[in-house]
Amino acid sequence: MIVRSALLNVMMGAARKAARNLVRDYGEIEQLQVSKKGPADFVSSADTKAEKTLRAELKKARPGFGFLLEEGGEIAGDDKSHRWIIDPIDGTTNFLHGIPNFCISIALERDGELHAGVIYQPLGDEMFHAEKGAGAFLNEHRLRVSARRKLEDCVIATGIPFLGRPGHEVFLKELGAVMAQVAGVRRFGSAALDLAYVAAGRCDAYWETGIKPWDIAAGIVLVKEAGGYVTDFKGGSKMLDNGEIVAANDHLHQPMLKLLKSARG
Ligand code: 2AM
Ligand code: CA
Repeated sequence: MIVRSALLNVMMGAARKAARNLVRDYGEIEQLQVSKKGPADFVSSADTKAEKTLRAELKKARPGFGFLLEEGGEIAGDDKSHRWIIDPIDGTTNFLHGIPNFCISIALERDGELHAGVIYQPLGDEMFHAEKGAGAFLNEHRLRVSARRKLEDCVIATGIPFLGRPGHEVFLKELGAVMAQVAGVRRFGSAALDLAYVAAGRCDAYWETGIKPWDIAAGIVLVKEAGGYVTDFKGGSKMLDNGEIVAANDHLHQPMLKLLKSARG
């Protein structure tokens, strides 16, 4: 049996509690698909509700910590060295369409460094968790990134810039370069779960641009603790600032960076 820190127990407890309502709300979505108004408003209220639960649970357990919330923005705490970075539903478009690939993502930043991450996919009851120096886990099982070395054997996850976002043409260049060399490319629609999948060795690499801190903060801890590499497109560590991310196993990280760089020109 693994012994988890009190901190991870707090994070997982908050995620499970918020997930109970999310699952109930998700069950209602199917009926709302056919209504004239559509489920969009309903989803945004599910989002807000989940965020409120997460905030309340985490505040109860660690009263001084600050927050960076997808919906609520930045909320300063008395304890300036700790900040929660939270996405109440990552994969909102999936949730809205009744596609079960969505999750809750909670990261803890300590003194400006990502320290712990929890990503919970409630419909599959998959609890991904990691703390700096203590390894990455899926439920009770230790995670390790894949060992694949040849791009031709690899499945690579990515995110497509959505409507209204710049970068569609550049993305098509990246996709063209990657798809020509790998076994398959996947677009699952939740950046947090894409990173969890790299940590679990299900996907060999993942890249995306235009991504927000709450989409990736917890997943970065998971991939690193599972023995993988995570950088921005230049190979630096400014992912939360510039919204660029390339995560991969130790063999593929440099080849992926090179491939994306040459594709972008
Ligand atoms: P979200 O579900 O929290 O919005 C997938 O490429 C990533 O982009 C997801 O993690 C998703 O996070 C984010 N994203 C933000 N806005 C989006 C949109 N309108 N359509 C699709 N993905 C979006
Ligand atoms: Ca998100």
